[in-house]
Formats: sequence, C-alpha cells, structure tokens
Amino acid sequence: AAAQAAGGGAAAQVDGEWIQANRATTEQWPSYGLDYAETRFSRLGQIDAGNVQRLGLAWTYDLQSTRGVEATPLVVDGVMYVTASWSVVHAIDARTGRKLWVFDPEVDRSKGYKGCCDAVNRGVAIWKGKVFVGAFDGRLIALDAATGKKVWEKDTIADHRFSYTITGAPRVFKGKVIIGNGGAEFGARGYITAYDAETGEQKWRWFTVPGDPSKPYENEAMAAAAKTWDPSNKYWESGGGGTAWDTLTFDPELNLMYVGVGNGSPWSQRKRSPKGGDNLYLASIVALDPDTGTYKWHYQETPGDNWDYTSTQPMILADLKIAGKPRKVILHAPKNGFFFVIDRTNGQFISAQNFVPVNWAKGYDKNGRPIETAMARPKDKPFDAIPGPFGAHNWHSMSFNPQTGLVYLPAQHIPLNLMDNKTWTFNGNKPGEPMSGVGWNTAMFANVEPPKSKPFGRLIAWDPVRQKEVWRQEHVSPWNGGTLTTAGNLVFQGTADGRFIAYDARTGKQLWQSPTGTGVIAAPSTYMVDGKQYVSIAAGWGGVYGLSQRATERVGPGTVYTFVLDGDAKMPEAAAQQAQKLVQGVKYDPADIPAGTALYVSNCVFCHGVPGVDRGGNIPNLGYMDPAYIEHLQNFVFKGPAMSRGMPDFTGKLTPADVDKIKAFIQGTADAIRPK
Ligand code: PQQ
Repeated sequence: AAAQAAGGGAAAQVDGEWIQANRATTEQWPSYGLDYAETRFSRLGQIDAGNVQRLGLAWTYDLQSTRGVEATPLVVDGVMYVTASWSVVHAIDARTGRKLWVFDPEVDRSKGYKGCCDAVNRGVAIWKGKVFVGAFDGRLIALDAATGKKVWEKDTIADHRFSYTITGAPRVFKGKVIIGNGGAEFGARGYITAYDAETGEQKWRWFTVPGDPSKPYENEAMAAAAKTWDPSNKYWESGGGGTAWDTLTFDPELNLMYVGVGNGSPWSQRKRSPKGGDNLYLASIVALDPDTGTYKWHYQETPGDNWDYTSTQPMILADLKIAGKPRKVILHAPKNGFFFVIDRTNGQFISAQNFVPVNWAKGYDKNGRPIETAMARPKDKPFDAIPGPFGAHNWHSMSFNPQTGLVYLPAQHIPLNLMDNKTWTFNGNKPGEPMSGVGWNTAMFANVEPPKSKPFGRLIAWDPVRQKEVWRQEHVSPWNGGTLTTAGNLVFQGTADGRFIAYDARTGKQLWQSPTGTGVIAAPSTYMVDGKQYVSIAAGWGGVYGLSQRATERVGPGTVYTFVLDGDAKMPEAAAQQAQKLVQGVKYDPADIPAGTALYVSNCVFCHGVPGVDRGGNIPNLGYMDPAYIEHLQNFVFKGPAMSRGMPDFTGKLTPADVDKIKAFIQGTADAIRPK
C-alpha cells in the first residue's frame, strides 16, 4: 500500500516538463520510448559492459496472457505500468514484482478477428496521475494511476462499419492524449485523435487520407492529398488506408508532432487508385501542430504504396552533425527496407540507404523519390517482394545511442509473394482471397507460388550519418524484440528464440544472456529504484508473425522479467510447445481439397498457418492436432470454446459442408507432406 501511494503520488507529477527533465538522468521510464524523442537511450551506467555478466533475475511477474506481449514497461518511482494482450493493464511494485492493481477493459475476446495482427497492446501513457490505455476494441481509457480505477473512457472509432482497433501506446503531448487506430488491412480510413487528458474531451482529429470527394474536404491537406488519388474505383468506399497504428513523436521546441502513416487499403494500388498517383499521405511521416492537429509538412517514403509498406515503424528524433552542419533529424527505418534521415524542422529529405537487401527500388534520388525497379509492380505475375509485407523492420522499437552514434535496429526478412487479385471487390469475401472471410481486403493473393527469398532476423548497428552498417548479429529467426541502449555501452534485445541478450554497443559482442521461457517481441526498459538499476522485459510470443510461427520449443505465459546486478530469483518453468506430430486418420473426400484450400485461405490461414508446414505460434497449427479435434472441427468453428481466446464465430459465414472441405484440406495436406 505504501508503494501504491508513493507510485500514485509520483505519477501525479508526470507532465511535459517532468518528462523533459527526466532526460538528464533517465532514472524513470515515463513514456513509451523513454522520452518524447523516443531514443530509448538510458543514461544509467550502474550496469555496464564490464559487469553485465553479474546481471541476474530480480523477480518475474505472470501477466496471465497467452497472446503476444508488445508493451514497453513504464516505471515511475518504483511502480511499473505494463500491458498484456487484450489491453489488460498491470501496475507492479518494481522492487518486488508484487501486483498493485490490474485493469481489464474486458474486450470481447470473440472480436479478436477485427485486428490483423494478434490481440496485442504496446503499452500505456502516464500524465498527471492518470494512466492511459488504448483498448483493442477502440476505446481510449484513462485510469487513476494509484488505484487502476477508470476515470473516463472514449470510443475512438469514427465509423463502426470498419474494423478499427487500437494496438499502439497512447502518447500525451501538452495535456492531450494522442492515439491512432489499426485497421488498414480490412478497409479503413486512417486518422489520429487528440483528447484532453483531464476530461477525455475530443480536441481534434486528423485524417491521413482524403474521404469521399463529393463531400467537403476536412482541411486543405485533404484537398491537396485528393489530387494524388484516382477516384475511378471510389477509394473512399474501402477507406483508402493510412492507419497510424504505432509511432508518434514530439519536438517541444519546434512545437511539432510527427505521425507515421500506414499502408493503402487495399494493398493493390491498381485496385485502390487505378491510374496510380502518390496517394498521399500513405506511407509518410506527417508533421502536425499538436495544439490544433493542423498539417505542417509531410515526407512520403513509399509513393503509391503497393506492398503494405507502412511508415508506422518507430521514429527517433536526434540532433546530428551531417556534412559539417548540426541538423535536427528524424531517424526512420520503415517496412520498405530503407533507412531515412529527414530534417524534422521542414520534412526535407536528407538521405536514404537500404539496410537489408531490397528488390522494389534501387535507391532514392536527391529529391527523396524512390527509383523503382521494373519488377516492382507486375501486372499478372507474383512478386517475391523484398522486403515482404511483414517489413524489413516492423513495430519493434529501435534505439539511438549518442555516445556511439549508432542506431540499434531489429531488421528482418519474412518471405511472402504478392499478386494482384483482378476480381477483388470491397468486402467480396470470395474463397481463396486471403482472410476475406474475416473481413480482410488486400486485393492481393499471397504465395500463389512459394517465395524464393530466404527469411532472416538480425540486429543491426547502423550509423545514420554515414548511412552504413557498423556491426550485425544474426538471429535464428525473424521477429525479434525491440532494443534498449545505455550509457554503460550496452544494447539489450530479446529474441524470437526465447533469450534476453546484452551486447557491447560499440562492437556487437554478446556479453550476457538469460532464457525467457518464450519468444520475446517487446522492447526492454531500465530505471533506478532505491539506488539500484533494473532492466525489465515483458516476454510473450505473438504479434502477426507469432500467431502461426515460432522459434522456440518452450512456451510460457506473458511474463515480465526484471534483472539487477547479482539478482538470484528463480526462473519460472516453461512448458513444452505443441508437439509436431502430423494429424492422421481423419476421413475426407479428396475431391473436397481444392474447395477446402480456398476456404482455408480466406478464413484460417493467417492465424493457424499452413497445416503441417508452419510450426504453430501462439495459435496452434491444425496439421499437428490430435485427430479428434479435426474430426469435430465444426464444434470449434461454430460458437466454439476458443471464442474466449480470440477465435471468431463462423456461424452464418461458413456452412457445415464448408467445414468438411476445410477438414479435407487439413488432413489432405498432412497426408501429402508425411514422409513416406
Ligand atoms: N501489427 C503487428 C504486430 O503487432 O505484430 C504487425 C503489424 C501490425 C503489421 O505488419 C501491419 O501491417 C499492421 N497494420 C495495421 C494497419 O494497417 O492498420 C495495424 C497493425 C496493428 O494495429 O497491430 C499492424
């Protein structure tokens, strides 16, 4: 109770000045990316490259979460605020790992399909005694930091006909809570909204793409953007896309906030805007006035997006000397595989260099336009896009250490080839269209032939001034965690294969590691309590890749691991993963396999993966189930028990005969791949 009172008390002091003042010491971790610039650079040096071998477990905390955990733990005066899947908020005593309070917004679990990418949440914001969380179902909720009791709640969804969600962490700039939404894979029009932190009153909303041109444009920025869209396919009916589902940064001196805007809805530009065009402000960084939400400038990283190349990846604001001149820049590594340095005063392009192999563009010209390759927009062929739609870098935070001058970037490739679906119509829900049965609208087929590119995951140390890799560490798989860098010359990162690792920030040498029971995707934080430096990581495998894939044989519930020098707490036990024994003996009619394949693609594949081929992630692969489950598949598909864990109810969407066809596909695939 004492810690609770103290925590509530200290959180009461958190405001803009406090967040800025904390930059000098970084003893607290009060905001998603540590500070407004989101550097994730901690000045703490008690743990350093010389003593990190002594790092040991201080405590663990069970988040009681079986889906992806993506939150960075915030810590103010010894109280940790962290979220688990389904937007559940936990307040924890950072000295002991004891629970202070839990707030469950009680998101309807059977609506998990309304998000593309797992029922995840990237964390909370703190401001003047309140904790803010965006619930998966689109509610923005203010809690009393001391008690976890709800103070206000707002529905952020502009139009409930579309599948809007929230997965990102809110930010608070100048007393306004700012939040964007997810939904562009389904057909949605992106926007961000600012609410008064005290009252929840809506202050402004800024759409990222134009709406129906027969209605007045909301502002000049929308009128200007509309000129870059072809209206012949009525792009507004499927929203146009541009959801701002993750990154937001703020420069108090310039009084500008920056928004990373997402991909087009649908992905295929031929369907979205048949005559082409840049389709502003998709895949752009946009600067807004935080007081009014007025557009100031933009820089578009992927004009005419056609590959799900979001620019929602975490930004960092840094002050660098470039060509002898001090520059205020934004560092950005969006999905499209190029590392950007942009002038944050005016949006001017400074440089871009690919940080992984790419095949959609050769590079950028001096005006900051990509030089696309001839193969990037094929009409009739599948395109093995490198990077693929999972991105060369996704939402996994990068960090910037001003002492080494390096950015620590979780980079990857996940192969997926794309092909235009010529017969796509909005909400057409045709068998064979990826996930269209649950509302997806990409207008692209995926993997009609197996991609030839190979997956990888790596940690890259990138010099943003020279635009050059300085060192790298190869991981066993893509989809590794975000990074933290410290004045102790360290970089921390969790990995898909269930480890938490410290590297020498200058050389990349691995100095220390600890198992984490399950794969890690979130980013760590570090902070001081009672004179001791702690490092915490919220482990919990999932996110979009982690639904159907994994890189570990062990699995545990979402867990916060907290480390301290000479810590000696006991590791929790992890359970064995789903066994990889192919399902056998389910009766089916082989003639049903083609139709079953198409139904599986449009309803099941993104979560369950390809039976017996993918390994299963935080959702089981159906190719390895006990045959009894597949025999009785209809019991799961129609109002089944997994609804309480996020499975949709397919009543009215699929028929019992459809389910028989899906069973034929599952057992047929297992039989086809079983070694003879
Ligand atoms: N979310 C993840 C994740 O949490 O693992 C990965 C992705 C999202 C993507 O790769 C996306 O493209 C994506 N797109 C949207 C969108 O278009 O609105 C939303 C989200 C999200 O909210 O999580 C993701």
